[in-house]
Amino acid sequence: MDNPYIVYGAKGGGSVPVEATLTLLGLPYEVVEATVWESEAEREKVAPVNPMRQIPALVLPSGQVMTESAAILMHLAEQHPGAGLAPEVGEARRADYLRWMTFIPASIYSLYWIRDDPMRLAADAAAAELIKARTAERIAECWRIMDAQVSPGRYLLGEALGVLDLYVAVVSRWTPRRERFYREAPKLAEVVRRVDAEPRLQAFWAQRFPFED
Ligand SMILES: N[C@@H](CCC(=O)N[C@@H](CS)C(=O)NCC(=O)O)C(=O)O
Repeated sequence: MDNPYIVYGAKGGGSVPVEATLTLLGLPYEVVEATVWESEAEREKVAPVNPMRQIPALVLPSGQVMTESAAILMHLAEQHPGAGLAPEVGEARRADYLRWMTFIPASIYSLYWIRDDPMRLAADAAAAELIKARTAERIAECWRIMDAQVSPGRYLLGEALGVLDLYVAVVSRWTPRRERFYREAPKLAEVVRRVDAEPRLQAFWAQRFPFED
């Protein structure tokens, strides 16, 4: 039997769409829990596989390590084309898929490195507060721009739930959080609500990213 996938991740963190994808695909995986935003010690847990000390990191059954959430999601979708989690090369929606799978980490996710500890860049506490407020506004603006550019069906790229939907459903729960996201991005809002309600993921969401408010 193949080795299981090993996910370095945390409840509510960037590993959640990866874990959700593995769950939908029915692939065996284990999680090394590392709540990296909490402490140096938690970040050090990831260091053996990812010198960036960030989650998600994924050890493939071959032993090869992958980092970068979008790359991991695209890899898993590509390895299991029958599951329909991404448009294939040549399909009309492929360009949109590549565009938004890149937009999320480049324009939105990367801002959380700053937000999680603004003192990485700020000179003092007041500057840190300003950075927090302005990055939250920038994230809201990015969701607004994305919303204006997409034409979803039941899901973002048509009628089938895919890795892009899982990615947006998780990242949209981070600051400035869902209430703001729903206002900024009404089309995306409909999709993420559908993803939240996906029957195959109910137990998974409850365990790995429960709605607490
Ligand atoms: N570019 C990376 C970013 C990953 C990332 O920022 N992960 C956060 C947790 S959700 C993290 O590890 N933060 C700790 C840190 O950057 O020090 C990706 O897309 O996977």
